[in-house]
Amino acid sequence: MRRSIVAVATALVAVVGAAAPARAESWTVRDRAGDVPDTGYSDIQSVTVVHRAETLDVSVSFAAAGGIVNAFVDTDRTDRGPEFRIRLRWRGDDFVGEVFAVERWRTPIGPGNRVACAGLETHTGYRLPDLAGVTVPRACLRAHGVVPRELRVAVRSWLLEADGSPVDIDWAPSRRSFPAAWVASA
Ligand SMILES: [Ca+2]
Ligand SMILES: [Ca+2]
Repeated sequence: MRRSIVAVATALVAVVGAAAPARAESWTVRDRAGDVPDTGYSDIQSVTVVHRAETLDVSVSFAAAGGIVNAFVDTDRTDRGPEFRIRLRWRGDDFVGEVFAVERWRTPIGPGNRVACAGLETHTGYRLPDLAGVTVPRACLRAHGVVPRELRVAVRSWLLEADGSPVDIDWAPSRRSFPAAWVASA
């Protein structure tokens, strides 16, 4: 119970309404620093989601950029859990981004689950805090031919042990949970 109280107290959620079409709607959650051990490479400090007219922008700040970041995207209220997973993997000095279709937080085994996403761009900020950012065209998040008008995002970050097992796992806002608020496109 104490842990959950701390989690609520440190979560700062702000949803900005978009009255004018030119304004994107956004959502930011702050996550406690130091809640995973060691290097800080997977220690999420904040997540900002901006749902623009043409793109979804997700920015995750860390003490230091690295590791693997999954941004789970919930686009369908009638289907429990996320529909997409945007994976960012640290390669050299930048992140490589890919999009996958998911079911109940997992990517089903098979060749057809990677979503072709022309125009996906990653961003890295070399400053404190470091940034793992991705811009995804909204068309990549289309299901049954429909681009979602609103969505919400949960982020998981971790590092890999030499044997491939995950360590130092951090979530925002919390494990396999989405924020209550949906973020509409401009
Ligand atoms: Ca954290
Ligand atoms: Ca869903």
